[in-house]
Amino acid sequence: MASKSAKRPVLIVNGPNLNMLGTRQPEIYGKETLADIERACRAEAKSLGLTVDFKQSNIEGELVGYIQQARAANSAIVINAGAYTHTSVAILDALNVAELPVIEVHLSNIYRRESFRHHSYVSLAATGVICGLGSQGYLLALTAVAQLLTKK
Ligand code: CA2
Repeated sequence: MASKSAKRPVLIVNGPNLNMLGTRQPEIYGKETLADIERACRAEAKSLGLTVDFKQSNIEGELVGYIQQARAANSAIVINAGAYTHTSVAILDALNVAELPVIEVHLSNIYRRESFRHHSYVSLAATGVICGLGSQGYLLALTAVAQLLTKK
């Protein structure tokens, strides 16, 4: 049977500049907007028996706040921290404190890009990492969360 925490929404949290998706660099990030990705996530979550809280911020401290609240309010975290992936010890610390399953997602394959994108602080707290599959990565992350929460 699903645990009590599995009934809480999954936090899907997006970092800086992801609100600009669909406007530029479609060859790297695809043509979809963040609103398109949110719609697809809500539909996928529904088919998996999950609900989602979908957030985006360009401000590191706001992202830390969403992750802090997740400990009590959410069952798992799907995170695309954008450029903060490669710089933010604060986001790493918040993820560790949350003590929830964490799936890290990137639209692009960060290992085929500049070397500064090859290191991720988020990965140190992640249960799993998905990158390079575009917006499908978010949907795969939700499938992984559904399985992880059933196993609990
Ligand atoms: O591939 C990803 O999902 C990234 O997290 C995206 C970040 C980048 O800094 C990471 O290294 C990899 C950047 C998101 C910026 O998105 C834009 C979208 C449209 C126009 C400009 C930026």
